[in-house]
Formats: sequence, structure tokens, C-alpha cells
Amino acid sequence: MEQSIPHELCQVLRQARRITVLTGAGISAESGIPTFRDATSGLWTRFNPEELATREAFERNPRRVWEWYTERRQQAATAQPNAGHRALAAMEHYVEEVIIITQNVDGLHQRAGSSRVLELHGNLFRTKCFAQDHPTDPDIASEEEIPPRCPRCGSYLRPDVVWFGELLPERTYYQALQAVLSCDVLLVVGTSGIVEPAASLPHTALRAGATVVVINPEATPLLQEESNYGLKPSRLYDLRGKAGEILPALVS
Ligand code: BJW
Repeated sequence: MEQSIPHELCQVLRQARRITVLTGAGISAESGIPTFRDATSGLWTRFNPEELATREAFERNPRRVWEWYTERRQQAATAQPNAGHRALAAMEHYVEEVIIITQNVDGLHQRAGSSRVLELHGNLFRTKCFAQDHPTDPDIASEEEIPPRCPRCGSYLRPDVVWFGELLPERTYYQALQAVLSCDVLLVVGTSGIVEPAASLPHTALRAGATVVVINPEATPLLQEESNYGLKPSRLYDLRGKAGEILPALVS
């Protein structure tokens, strides 16, 4: 679908000195990585998050959880950044400050060349131990036992991602809040906007005076929630379409 960019938004983008971008699984969909909540291919449509993405799930069946993440790590390792990731990386050449806040754990923004990436939900390619969060180089972990054990304390290793009910990495979340509070424009790309606390960041940006641009082929709750507050979201743009098509058009 061809999406035309409103003229006044082009002007706002041209004048912006600080652009912050909040991304979700949708930006990596065009790289072949499944989203979580797509009605047919979404991970949470095919798998139960309570059996795979909570501490309790890992305690019940660590091998199953470890193997599921191993498969996803292998899939992410073979995926390539797409036109959406590349357009955001290219934006750094034109804009004074570009900060990416991503909920994704696939590392594709960094591989596309973005230099300032805040990973709110961790990274598939890092491990830490279950008991004490000791960071561990996955290569030094013996694969004789699945999951492997932490060389320091002997507890199981787990992926360094944020499961439901866990706190986000404190410093990263703080930096994300700063980035949202200080930006001229927040682009919200490929996220359903239902998982907290990331889902609140666009509201925070709007309250702080930023222009917020939602890029998604589907409607997301953000627009509806804003009108429920009784506010006229005059600085909220809703661009319906794929990230890999809209983002290159925004940068050009
Ligand atoms: C395209 C596209 C294309 C398709 N181009 N777009 C307050 C109220 C209610 C609940 C809570 C609350 N605070 C905390 C909670 C609980 C919970 C939560 O939010 N639950 C909700 C489901 C209600 N949050 C937490 O537990 C968080 N921790 C926390 O808040 O700690 C404090 C606390 C603890 C205990 C109690 C209370 C407070 C942690 C959240 C961790 C989320 N973890 C996961 C898994 C990460 C590891 C892994 O990858 O396995 O993170 S869940 C999953 O959802 C993953 C994602 O990062 C996250 C968001 O998903 P995302 O990226 O939005 O993907 P989708 O699939 O939902 O959407 C994709 C979108 O792309 C769609 O809109 C498509 O249309 C679009 N799209 N193709 C552009 N080509």
C-alpha cells in the first residue's frame, strides 16, 4: 500500500533535532522473524507465553525454555536487517540525535548500523544465570547439559531477556524515559502497544510535547486511548503500512 506522508509531518521531521524511535516485533517481520501477536503466525498464537516466558516456566521446564530460545536465536542469526532497520540507521546521517528504544531481542538494529540502541527486553544472544544474573559468555558454557550451568555459581543459564513479571533493566529503562522526554519526534514502529511499561512511552512523549508518529499496518490502541483522555491528539500521526515501506519514505 502506498502511504503518502502529510506535508506538515515532513516539515516537522526536517526540523527535528532529536528523534527517538520505539520499535517492536513488527519492524523485524519483513526480515522473516515472527511477531508475537499476529493472528496466524504470531509466537503467542502458537505457543503459550506462560510456558515459555516467565520465571515459573523456566523453573518447571528449563530444558524446554532453553531449547525454544535456542531455535529463536538461530532464526535471528540467519535473518538480515530489512529496509526499515536500514532507514533508521541512515537517519543518523541527517538528524543530530537518533535513539532507538527497542523491545526486540534480535540485534537487527545494531546489525543495520544504528549506533544508539536501548534494548528494553534484553537480547537473545546474551545469557545470564538464573539464580544471580551473572552475565555469561554463551561460548564458554558447556553444552553437555541443557541448559548449561553458570561457571561462577552453578545455577542454570537462561537467555538474558525480560520475561513477564520481571523488571526491565533499570538503567536502560531510565535512559529510554530520558530519550522520550527530550525528543522532538517519537516514531512508534511495529508494536501492538499493549505490553507495559513500553506501551506507556508514547503517552509520556505526547505529554512532554513531542510529535508522535505511529507506523503500523494495523490500528493500535494508542490513538483510541489518547481520544479517551479527552485530548485532541493534534501531534499524533497514524501512518498505516509496513515499516519497510514507510520508513525509507520518511528518510528520503
Ligand atoms: C508491523 C509489520 C510491519 C506487523 N511493519 N508493523 C500494567 C498494566 C497491565 C499489565 C502490566 C502492567 N505492568 C506490567 C504488566 C505486566 C506485563 C504486561 O504488560 N502485560 C500485558 C500483556 C498486559 N508486563 C511485564 O510483565 C513487564 N514487567 C514489568 O512491568 O515489571 C514490573 C511489574 C512486574 C510484575 C507486576 C507488575 C509490574 C515485562 C514485559 C516483558 C515482555 N516480554 C516479551 C518477551 C521478551 C523475550 C522474548 O522475546 O521471548 O517481550 S513478551 C513480547 O511482547 C516481547 C515483546 O517485546 C513484547 C511486545 O510485543 P510487540 O513487539 O509489540 O509485538 P506484537 O506481536 O505484540 O505486535 C507486533 C505489531 O507489529 C503489531 O501491531 C502488527 O500490526 C505490527 N506489524 N508487521 C510494521 N511489516
